[in-house]
Amino acid sequence: MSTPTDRLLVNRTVLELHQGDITRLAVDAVVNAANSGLLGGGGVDGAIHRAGGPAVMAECRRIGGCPTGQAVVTTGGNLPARYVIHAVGPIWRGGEHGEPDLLRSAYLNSLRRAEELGLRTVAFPSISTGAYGYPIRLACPIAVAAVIDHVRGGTGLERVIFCLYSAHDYAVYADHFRHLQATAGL
Ligand code: AR6
Repeated sequence: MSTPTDRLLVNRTVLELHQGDITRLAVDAVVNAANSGLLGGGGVDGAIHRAGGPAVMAECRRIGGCPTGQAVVTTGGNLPARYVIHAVGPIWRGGEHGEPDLLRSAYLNSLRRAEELGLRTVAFPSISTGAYGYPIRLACPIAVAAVIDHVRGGTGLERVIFCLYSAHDYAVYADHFRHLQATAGL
């Protein structure tokens, strides 16, 4: 039997790929690819606010903002998820302006927020790779490495989902999972 390419096991945590709309996932928290004003917008941010309803935006307004690379928590409102972790990824400006570190920070800080809340399941969209223009082939290994490094440091998380909206983005992640299975023994 071949190894499934949609999951990796790191210690006791499953890293899993999912294709579709993150607002449909019944997880403890979904991560939002927000902007630093927490003002809402298009893409996954728009979808999360539409599905979550006004309680999510009301908390975002109270919080007031979030620097790039950081993450803050609100209620999930009407979403199946209990919480939204709003992470702010970098805008791609060619890759020489600290984008990789800021992207990694956005993932790591989201995971820290999840641990502080004692969560078991969290789902990430592909932060920064839509309107913010970060090439998905460069962003994917950073996202996956951040999660693996975090989990290896000890975690209460049982399942971390990478939720990819398009078949193309899913294929990029599946390729990378295959690569890790072949080279890192995961
Ligand atoms: N579920 C999962 N993924 C989605 C969904 C969805 N419902 N909708 C889009 N995506 P983007 P960014 C994917 O642009 O690049 C916003 O206006 C999408 O295909 O949402 O971090 C914010 O307010 C892409 O792969 O986020 C900010 O101003 C990924 O989510 C800015 O865009 C991220 O694309 C943030 O830009």
